[in-house]
Amino acid sequence: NPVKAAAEKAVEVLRGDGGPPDGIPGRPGAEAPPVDEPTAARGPLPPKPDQSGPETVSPTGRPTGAAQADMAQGGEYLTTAQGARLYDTDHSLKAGARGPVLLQDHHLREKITHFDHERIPERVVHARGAAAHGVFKGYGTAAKVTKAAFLAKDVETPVFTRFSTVLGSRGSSDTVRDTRGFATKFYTAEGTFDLVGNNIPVFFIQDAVKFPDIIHAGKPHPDREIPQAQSAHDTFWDFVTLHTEATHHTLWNMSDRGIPRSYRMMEGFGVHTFRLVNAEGATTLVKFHWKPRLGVHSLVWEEAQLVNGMDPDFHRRDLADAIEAGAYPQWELGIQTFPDTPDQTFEGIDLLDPTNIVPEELAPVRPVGLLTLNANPSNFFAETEQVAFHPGHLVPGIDITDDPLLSGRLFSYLDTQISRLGGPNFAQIPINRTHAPVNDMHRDGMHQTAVHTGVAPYRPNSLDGGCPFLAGADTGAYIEVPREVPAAKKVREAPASFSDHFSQPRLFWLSMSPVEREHIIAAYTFELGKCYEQSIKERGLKVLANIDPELCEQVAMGLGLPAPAATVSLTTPAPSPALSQLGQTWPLDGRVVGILVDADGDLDGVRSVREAVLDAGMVPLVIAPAGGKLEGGGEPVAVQRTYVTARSVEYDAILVAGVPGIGSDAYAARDAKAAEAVAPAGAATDPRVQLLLLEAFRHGKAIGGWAGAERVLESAGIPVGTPGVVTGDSGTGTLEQVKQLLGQHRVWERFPIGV
Ligand code: HDD
Repeated sequence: NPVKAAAEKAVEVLRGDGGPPDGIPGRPGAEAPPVDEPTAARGPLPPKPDQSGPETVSPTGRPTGAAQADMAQGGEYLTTAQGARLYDTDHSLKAGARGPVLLQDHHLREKITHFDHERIPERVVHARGAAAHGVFKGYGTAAKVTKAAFLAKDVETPVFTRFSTVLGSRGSSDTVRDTRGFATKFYTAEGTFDLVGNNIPVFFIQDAVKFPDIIHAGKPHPDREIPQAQSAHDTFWDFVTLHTEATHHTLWNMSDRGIPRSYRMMEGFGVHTFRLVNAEGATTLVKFHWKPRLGVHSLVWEEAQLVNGMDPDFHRRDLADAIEAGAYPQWELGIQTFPDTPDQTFEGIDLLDPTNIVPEELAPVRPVGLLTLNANPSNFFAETEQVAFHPGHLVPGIDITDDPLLSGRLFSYLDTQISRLGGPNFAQIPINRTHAPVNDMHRDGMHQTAVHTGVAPYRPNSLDGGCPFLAGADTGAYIEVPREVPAAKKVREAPASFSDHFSQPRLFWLSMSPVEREHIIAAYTFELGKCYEQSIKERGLKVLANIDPELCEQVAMGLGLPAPAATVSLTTPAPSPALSQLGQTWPLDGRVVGILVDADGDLDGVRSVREAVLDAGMVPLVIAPAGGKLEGGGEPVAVQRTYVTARSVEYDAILVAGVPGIGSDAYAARDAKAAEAVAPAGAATDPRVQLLLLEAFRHGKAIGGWAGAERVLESAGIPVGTPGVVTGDSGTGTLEQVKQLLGQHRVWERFPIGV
């Protein structure tokens, strides 16, 4: 078999144990094109439990549904989409090796055509995201207020959660200043429930009709399509300063909440007030909260900007790495409940206004279940990209209110999937399939994958025996709460209670610690400072004056403009401590500790510290002048980062094990001049080590050292004794001190330092 022989020859050549090939395939003199050896088919990945939608069987008897993985890559041989085996996929069919490509090459046309259509429109907002599978376990504590079965005690429900930024395109950076989406699909036995929330509990607008306006203002300018994934530009600030109901959400964005440290360290909020219904039909108003087990933490702005360059996928990678390492992120779902009174207000707060929060001190958040994300998607496109959320995906026991923002969303999400996912059958895409039995009588349409049987997809019918049947309250039907709608005129108006745009932003500002206020001032100064239009900066200051005079004055000083006076009377509400991110001690899971060392450092100490870091559920990364392994004493120490690949922003804390050498040694042999440039002769410490330590210091990170590390710290200008810079007699002793510091997340005493 000449084809097989050529293939064997090619394999030999590749292995380097046969001479040169007889001829280059496709050129004159070549014997025959080499072909790939058929390899054993890799079995389909086991379906995840939460992907196991209803199994169906096609008319040929071939199972579909979860077994689709099998259809995707099951065969042993490379084939066309129609299953015909191929002998070559590297050369077009030509009239002679140097001749024109023939139109009749159906494999070429099929391969290129499919490729041409690989992309689908990105989401119009929340285009950039990352997701994970998991499980939700009900505590049963909500049983009195809702009959939702998935909240019952110990019921486990598969989930898929997608986190996102709002403004940026699919390829934009993760750590931009923006709101984060936090959308969870619960595949419950009673149908799918989607909680489509954000990491900020309020929204920019009170009525969905303005959604295109806020998004057009926030997206890049339509002429040059800049800036990408940023709010620091004229159109955004033009809109949010003219439209003062955006003040509260904008203030949260300018706070540390706008730059989370990790998706794993964000709160989530359902934002709107929903209505719960219990088994007796009694209703309760509710706000949903996600509380991260690791606490709520943020980057500092300078760090966020550096991360965008160093690792634009920082949040995406962090989530996937943590799950892969078994450090499964967890959140408790909590509810704030309010009596379902006719006016739908609580302590004077209008619950239908999505620019309002209800302080947790007034209505405590009560935990009702636990979310654990424990599996990464196996295919980004199939799962993270194609997942389709919708606030109207509700289950019995959870109903909506008349929040006008929510009403518009109930229309928008279904509509958007039709253009994004190419038609009305997106519910059949594996990640979107409900785990409850379906008989929706929907038929046909683009990308129909089901082969429906029967002749009567209508009701009532006699031809299909009257199937499917209607459910009642006792058989799990979703029945809307029969709420009375007061007699009213048809108007385009907002209620008077929606007109207070400043007292809740003021509450937020007054609840911040001094460091958090400093960060907010810096953020407004940065963002307004990036606007070109003087009038927009001035209007921005007028808005700030209505939140707080000090905030306004500080930002005005930074902009070099006079601070205007408030145009509303400022109240002084009691602060809500729950709004501040500071003041508690948090678990250390998944925090990253960089360990700086070279072959002359205390390698034994590094070995013990690595173990101790791992024991604490954290991630140790050894940083050395060059890659490979550090030899000396016991087991060689593997190096994960070098002076070239390390940047401070990757670490939550840095430990220095001795006096790490000048990294230029690695270059010296190759290029003495370059080595001199990196580390001038006589420099005590490699400048990249100094930068690493100095940046870590600026960003409030814990720094520790032993075995003579004081010298290195001093050379970086951060002597031992400055807050959060510690030394010890041993590696593990130093780590213990650093762990104490890490529990507070950052060394807050170092602020303000102008970042
Ligand atoms: Fe929205 C996506 C959250 C208001 C219209 N939204 C989207 C996603 C999240 C939110 C997390 C991403 C879902 C995913 O990962 O696929 N949106 C919110 C929150 C809002 C909000 C918390 C206010 C409380 N959204 C809102 C309004 C409208 C939309 C008022 C329109 C009237 N949102 C959409 C959308 C998106 C979307 C255009 C884009 C992609 C998608 O829906 O599936 O329909």
